[in-house]
Amino acid sequence: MIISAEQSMALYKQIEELVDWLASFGRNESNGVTRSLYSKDWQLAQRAVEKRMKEIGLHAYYDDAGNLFGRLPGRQGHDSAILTGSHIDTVVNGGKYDGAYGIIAGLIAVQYLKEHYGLPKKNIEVVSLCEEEGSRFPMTYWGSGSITGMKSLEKAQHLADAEGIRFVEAMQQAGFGQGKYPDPKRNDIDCFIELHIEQGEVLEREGKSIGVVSHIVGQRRYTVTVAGESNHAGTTPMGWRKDAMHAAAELIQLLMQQAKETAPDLVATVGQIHLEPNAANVIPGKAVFSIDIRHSDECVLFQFCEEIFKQFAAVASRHGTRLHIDKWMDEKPVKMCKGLTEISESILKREQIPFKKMTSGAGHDSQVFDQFCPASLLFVPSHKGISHSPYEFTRTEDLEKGIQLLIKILYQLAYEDGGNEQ
Ligand code: HGY
Ligand code: MN
Ligand code: MN
Repeated sequence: MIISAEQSMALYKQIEELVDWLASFGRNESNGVTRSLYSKDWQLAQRAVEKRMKEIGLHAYYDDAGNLFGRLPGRQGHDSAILTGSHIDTVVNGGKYDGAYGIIAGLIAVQYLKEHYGLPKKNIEVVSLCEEEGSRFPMTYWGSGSITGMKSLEKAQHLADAEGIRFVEAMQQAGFGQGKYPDPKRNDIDCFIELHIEQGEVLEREGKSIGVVSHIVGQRRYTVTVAGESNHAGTTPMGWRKDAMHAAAELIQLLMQQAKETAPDLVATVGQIHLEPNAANVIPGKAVFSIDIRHSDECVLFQFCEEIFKQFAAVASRHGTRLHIDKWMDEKPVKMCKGLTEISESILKREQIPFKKMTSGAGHDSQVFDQFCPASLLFVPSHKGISHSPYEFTRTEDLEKGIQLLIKILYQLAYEDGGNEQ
């Protein structure tokens, strides 16, 4: 399959148009994008993607979690489908490409194939997954997890966002979770292919256009609550305090130091913290902070967490404070499907496109699908490795190379006599 220079120009223009179009949903004045699950901007974005799917001639439909699918039916009447796409939600004040690029790539690739090659032999579906980031509710991968059965509404019943809005309430206000749409659990997916920005700097530094992901790191997230005693900042001698903030500061310092010293490539992040009563002249009685810990080896991750939380207990009691640690995410490291990875590599070698096989330090929906069906994750470079920020940027020519690769993979899997993904 050859894509001419003229067709490449057309793809280039389409990409520029769609990236700005999708980023307009939830864009703020500093050009950051916030589309949290079931919010108004999230709903407008899903509706816009649905409209786009219909304009391309796909059969657009939702499931009851709010995942949106656009189906290009195959000629051979298979029941199963090849799925490509990514997540529509973003972090707070995120960028234009994280998640969005995978959806845009799927839309453009399927439109190109339909216009140039007609209907495929096998069904192809583009999916706009409802949620991946865990940025509104303390739960990640709600979209892919609902499809694979890894997540269920029962497990989400107790969740609420920072404003106290309950998960089920937000879901129903957006029109989902009431049986109006098909149950999200599926067992008819041949494979899942996700295009995503690297969110790191390796590809750009090494001058590679594509990252073929062989492994995705394991990831755990916790909420740590330190309970002390709030008291007067002026009349409470230092030795008499049960200062939750002081204890939290020591815990965070210990975490960072141990993360640096324990294992290369282990990363630990405290991204959120809040104090109560959060007043300048009151000793904090309560400190609540998040922890995100990642490593490519499940044993290293397990041992580090066992050890650090033992040390946490000793520090907390020295401050006369009580500790509660809530683990709300635990994703194992995964190895991506070899068959699919080899299809990408052979196309890239044939087209002489510089690529790198690599591990992903970011979590992705492919990590969830990979435990359920053959899955493949492909990266395009992130400028300076910046992501989860309004300064996220990827050159359109790089976005286009990724989409040309997706077109060729889907063509091989769905139009020729299928790929032999294991
Ligand atoms: O946090 C992550 O790894 C991804 O961006 N959700
Ligand atoms: Mn992200
Ligand atoms: Mn993402």
